[in-house]
This record gives sequence, C-alpha cells and structure tokens, in this order.
Amino acid sequence: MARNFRIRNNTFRDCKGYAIDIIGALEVNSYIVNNSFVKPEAAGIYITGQLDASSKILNNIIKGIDGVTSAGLHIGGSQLGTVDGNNIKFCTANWSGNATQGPKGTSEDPLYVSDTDLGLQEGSPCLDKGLGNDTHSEVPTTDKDGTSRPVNQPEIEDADDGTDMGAYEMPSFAPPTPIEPEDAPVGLSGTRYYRNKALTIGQAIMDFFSGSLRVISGIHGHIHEGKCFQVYKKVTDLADDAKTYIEIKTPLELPPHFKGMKIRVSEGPVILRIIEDPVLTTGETRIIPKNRNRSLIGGSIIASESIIKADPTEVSGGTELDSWEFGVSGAAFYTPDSEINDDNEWVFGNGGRTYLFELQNKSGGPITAAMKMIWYEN
Ligand SMILES: [Ca+2]
Ligand SMILES: [Ca+2]
Repeated sequence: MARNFRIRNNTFRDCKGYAIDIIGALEVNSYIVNNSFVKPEAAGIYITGQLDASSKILNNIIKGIDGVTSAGLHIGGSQLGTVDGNNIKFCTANWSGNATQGPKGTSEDPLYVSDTDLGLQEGSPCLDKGLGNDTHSEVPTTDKDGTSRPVNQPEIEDADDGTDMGAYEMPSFAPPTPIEPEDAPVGLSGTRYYRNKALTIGQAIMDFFSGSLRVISGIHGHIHEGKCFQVYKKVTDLADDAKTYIEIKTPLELPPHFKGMKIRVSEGPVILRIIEDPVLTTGETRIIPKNRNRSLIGGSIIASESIIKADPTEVSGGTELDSWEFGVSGAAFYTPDSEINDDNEWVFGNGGRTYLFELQNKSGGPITAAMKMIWYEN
C-alpha cells in the first residue's frame, strides 16, 4: 500500500522485474506522472490492489520487450482514479487487469532517440500528446532536465496544452524563423540570424559564428528579442574541485560587433578561468542534429549539424588570460566591472583562437554550476 506517493520525470531502463511494483493499493493522493520506461522484463507499473479515486497515472511512456514484457500497466483492483495520457507499447497486455487506456492514451512506438536516450525523435507520437498542468496540477511544469513544460510543437495537434508524454519535454522541431535582412545587425549581412525562438544550439551557433564555434557538452542556445545571444551551460552535482568547460573558437576575423561578452556564473564558490589556445584531450566527438540538444546528454550520435567535443579528460598548456573567484554561494555574478570593459564585457583579443572557459567548483561539496555567456549585438 502506498499513500502520498509521487513519481514524476523519472526514467526506468532495463529493469529485470517490475519497474514499479506496488504491493496492495495505490492509495490517496499518489501520482505516477511523466515517466519514461524502456524494456522492463516483467512489467512497467504493477499494482496488485486498487487505484484510489484521488490518485492518478498520467503521461507515462512504457516501451516493453515484444514477447517478453507481460504487462505495461497492471491494476489488480478497481481503477477508481484517472489513468490517461499514457503511451504503452510492446507488452503482451499493454493495459492489464482493470487498467484502462483512457481517452488520451495510446499504444504506439514512442520513438525514443535510443533505448539509452529516452528523449523523443521528431515524429514521435508522444510529442504534445500528454495532459497539461492546467487540467491536472500533478503534471510537472519542468522536465527531467529542468526545461519548462509545455513546449508546443506548432506542427502537431495538442492533446491538451502541448505537454509531451514522458520525462523529457522536447524543444521545438520547427525550423527557426530567419530574421529579415533589414533586421540583421550592421556588419553581419550574409549571415543568417534567428530570433524569438529557442534554437538548436548547433544551428544557431554555427550560423552565428559561420561554422567556427565549437562547444563542449550540455548547452542550450538562444537568441532573444533585442538581438542578444547566449550560450548557457549547467551541470548538476558537479563534484568539489571538478571542472566544467565551454570551448569557443573565434572566427578568423572577429565581426565588428563581436567585442566581447558577459559571463554569468551561479552558485559558488567557484573559480572561472579563461585560457587561450589550450591543449585539449577530449572524449568522443559527437554530432548533434538540428533542433535537438538532448543528444548531448545521452551521448547519442544521430544526425549531422555541428561538432561537439564532449567530456574533456585533460586540459593543459595555453595562456591564462583572466581568472575570477566567485565566493558567495547561491547568488549569481557577472564578470566584475573592474576586470573588463565599460560594458561589463570580457573582450576577445584575437580571431582564429581557441578560448576555454573553465569553471571549477571550490565549495567543498557538490553544487549545481552554471555558466552563461551573453553577446550583445548593439
Ligand atoms: Ca510538447
Ligand atoms: Ca502543438
């Protein structure tokens, strides 16, 4: 028997028996919402008793092993609470016992990126087909990565408000809207720009830098109204003394507006160092597709758009240009005024160079560390 039981935004991979096994009833105010399951051997969610009227099972994706997984969702007793918006496939009985599919439930291949990366591919039947927070307040408004839900895919009809099934809310697959030429920043004609869209990192950055920017793992790219461009990198549970990086290779000729950038770090204490032309030993080279940054986290190689050097194992050499120690925990900081130009920007000195931005955790314990670099085009 389980009461006040909440499982949301989780992934369950290759469980040998039941991924979730409830002996007895799923009692009052218990919610299993927006989880992604792949290949449980026995069952995805197995409840021997009843589902209480105040409890809900919503927006889960359960992909079984064809001919092996006996049940996707099993409810042995009465199904009194809501079961809806789930996609269950490849189980001998997708809905088993007294479990019912519900009006927004479906049974189709979810099109996970892979069986180790449970993000969704373009064309997945789980996109925009979950129930929304407005109708069910148990639906989380962020996903497993912290991305806000819902992201509405404009080309896909919504089951409710555009919330996806499963643990990951996918960024828009729609092509970004090009800025009209007259809106392009001075000195940058001939280069494509986009705005007002959460962009694919690869597309946005490669366009912006004419193919000369490389980034290291786990980054979201955006161009905002007002022609500001940012690269954001967040690492959860960065161990004490561990480092995280963003690497940028500047164009051979710096564009006229490309005078520098603001660097913002959150959490601390941390040390931020900027190194020019370091020697990097990196992990695998990864290719990420347009409009999709989740593969950076899962490590999948899917399609070509831009090149990512992930997980540097060794950084040596180069010239340290600047370093700052940010000492206060729980706050956010920009590069300090005294160290940089009048616009609070750190200035790139040269074109055709590699710049490594290294953030090191000096807090004495694990932190969530984030670096944000912002370019202003004015
Ligand atoms: Ca969506
Ligand atoms: Ca939609």
